[in-house]
Amino acid sequence: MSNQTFTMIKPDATQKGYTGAILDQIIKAGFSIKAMKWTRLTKEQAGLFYDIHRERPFFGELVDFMSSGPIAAAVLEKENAVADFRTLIGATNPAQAAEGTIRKLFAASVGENAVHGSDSDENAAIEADFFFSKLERF
Ligand code: 3AN
Repeated sequence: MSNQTFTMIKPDATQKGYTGAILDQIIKAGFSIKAMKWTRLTKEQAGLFYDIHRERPFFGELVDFMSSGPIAAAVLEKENAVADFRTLIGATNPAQAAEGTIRKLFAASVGENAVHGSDSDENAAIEADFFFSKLERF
């Protein structure tokens, strides 16, 4: 069990002005921010980040969407971070997300689903390293 996970607030949510409200939910749920960055991915960078989905039918759509506007990337810390953060954000498809979850509150569709959360400790470490150097973590 690791105490860190990685998140992105995705372009749909940043462009609708939800960044502050989503960060508020994350902090109120007990996560602390170890690193944070406001940036915009190129298509190439979005493709590298989602490389495991390269063969999926929605890959092109995913890369176009993830490079369509700014994102907030962050490393979060809490006991049982990966599992607890997946619970906080809710199901991939917001229509199936539980009441009160971030995706239920802020996401529009399965493609444009407001936030990313790592699905394992191993991927949390890989994804955090994709965005942040050791000097950027506090
Ligand atoms: P999660 O983000 O809940 O871990 P994954 O890993 O299955 O979900 O999918 C990664 C991202 O790919 C999702 N966050 C979503 O943006 C996109 N995605 C997943 N399934 C679909 C789909 N059926 N159509 C369009 N985009 C999808």
